[in-house]
Amino acid sequence: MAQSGRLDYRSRVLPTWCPGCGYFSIAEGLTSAFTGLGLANENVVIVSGIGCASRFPFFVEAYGFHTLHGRALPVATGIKVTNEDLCVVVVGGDGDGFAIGGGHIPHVARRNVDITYLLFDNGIYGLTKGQTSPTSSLGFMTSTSPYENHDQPLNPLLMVLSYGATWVGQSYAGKPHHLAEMIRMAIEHKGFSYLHIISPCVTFDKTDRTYQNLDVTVRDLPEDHDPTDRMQAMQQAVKVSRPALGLYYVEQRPTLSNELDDIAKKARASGSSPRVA
Ligand SMILES: Cc1ncc(C[n+]2csc(CCOP(=O)(O)OP(=O)(O)O)c2C)c(N)n1
Ligand code: SF4
Repeated sequence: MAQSGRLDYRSRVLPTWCPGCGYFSIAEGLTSAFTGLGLANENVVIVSGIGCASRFPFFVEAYGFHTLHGRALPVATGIKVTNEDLCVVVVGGDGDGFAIGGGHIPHVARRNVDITYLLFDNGIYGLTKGQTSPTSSLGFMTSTSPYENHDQPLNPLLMVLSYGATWVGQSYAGKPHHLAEMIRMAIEHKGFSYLHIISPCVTFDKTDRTYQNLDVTVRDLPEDHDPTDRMQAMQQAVKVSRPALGLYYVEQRPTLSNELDDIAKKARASGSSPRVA
């Protein structure tokens, strides 16, 4: 297929999301990023779990793997270590990633698997019609919190920073140009890149994470923010009432595939014959 523009990455399947859902912006952002990077469709794999967010692979003209709820990251790890040449992008919601799938994130981060994880955070379970999620705000009312949410929300940025992710950023579906640029940067990073995308669920959240509220609460990271300083990044991540957009943290270190190559070399030198991907 000719690489003339972002439409080359849109599949013939039209998105089934509700009109106004923040996910449309993310689809635009990802296809713009692919165009900017000049990636061939056949070298891209989109991996997802289950949720509205996880419908994503159907709408992108590339390889796709719609896996099980919460299990996209281990599948993506297998794909990447088996074929290093592929650009592997994992997409999913806050429920998929930080509830049922929460046990996988620390391990892709600490092992620095060379994949990009786009986490669409709408603070709710959209697909199952609006239950609280691990990132729902305190006081948020849903079908599962009719007397307001009393559970302290997780702080995903702080978590991935402490897990050892080598690229951590945040963007917002209401800022499509910023989003496209951040996705491009995340994909370009060699190692595990985590992009937290704040995205309104316009159908089941009419009061909290709305475009109206977010437009006035999001801010840019301070100009003097040093993205090589993990502590500075954590200090920004705890300021949850004014979410900062931009590159929080970046570092370079060997990826899981580099480490596997090293293990294989050592094993060969020792005379044994390891079975590696
Ligand atoms: C094992 C299993 N448990 C529960 C479900 C039901 N379920 C489907 S999607 C989902 C959560 C979706 O929320 P999120 O990941 O935040 O994505 P969104 O729909 O908001 O994009 C749940 C609980 C399921 N499909 N499989
Ligand atoms: S239910 Fe919410 S998250 Fe799902 S498509 Fe509709 S607006 Fe988007």
